[in-house]
Amino acid sequence: MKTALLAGIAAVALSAGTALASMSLVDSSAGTVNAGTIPSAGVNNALVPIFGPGTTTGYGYFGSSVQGSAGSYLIEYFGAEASNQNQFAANGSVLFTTPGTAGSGVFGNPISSTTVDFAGGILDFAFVINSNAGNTLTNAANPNDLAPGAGPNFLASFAPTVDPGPGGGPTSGDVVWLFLDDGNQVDDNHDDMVIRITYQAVPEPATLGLLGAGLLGLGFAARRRKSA
Ligand SMILES: [Ca+2]
Ligand SMILES: [Ca+2]
Ligand SMILES: [Ca+2]
Repeated sequence: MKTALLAGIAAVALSAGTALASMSLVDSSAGTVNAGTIPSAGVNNALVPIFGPGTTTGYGYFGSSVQGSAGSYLIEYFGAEASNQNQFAANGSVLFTTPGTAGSGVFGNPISSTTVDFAGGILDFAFVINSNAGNTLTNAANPNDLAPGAGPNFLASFAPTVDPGPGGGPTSGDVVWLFLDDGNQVDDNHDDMVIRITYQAVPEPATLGLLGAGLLGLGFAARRRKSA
């Protein structure tokens, strides 16, 4: 009886996971979502500290915005190599600020993290370049790095270390990486702040009710055994 109940609860809990990808990339510059790469050697100081030795290339998309389902998201800050003190903000509030360290930068797995609720659609996040609110790169208006004079922009990727060959790699998923280029080329490209965003599936209210009923049933069963 107890085993059956537990199995039932496990099945309900599993079915609460999202079947469809929670996030996807949409074009935010003229043209289409643009497949692109970032080189490790001599340019990007983030790939090896985060993904391990031998990581020579990061794969993803330029000129795209991240759209997602309404819900709770885990936001993790993995570090930066930038002489600017860049910031990451969500829903208008600054969550993380880089130390302003060029050279090899400062990285962790992650350094810090927090959870936010996003409304559905284009996710409300932004990079504030060198803590200057007048120089804010929003998710909604992310220039294509491949365009001349693009300025601050980020590469977005659902599979940063997987060589997709021709065609570009996944444009949707539940975990997206953001690699900021703050436009200051003295400290190289796309490691000026690294952020990972993970959608956290929220159980439907109906499912929560079922879970509650199952737990209640367990409680009754335990009580009945005790009194017997
Ligand atoms: Ca830079
Ligand atoms: Ca840099
Ligand atoms: Ca660099």
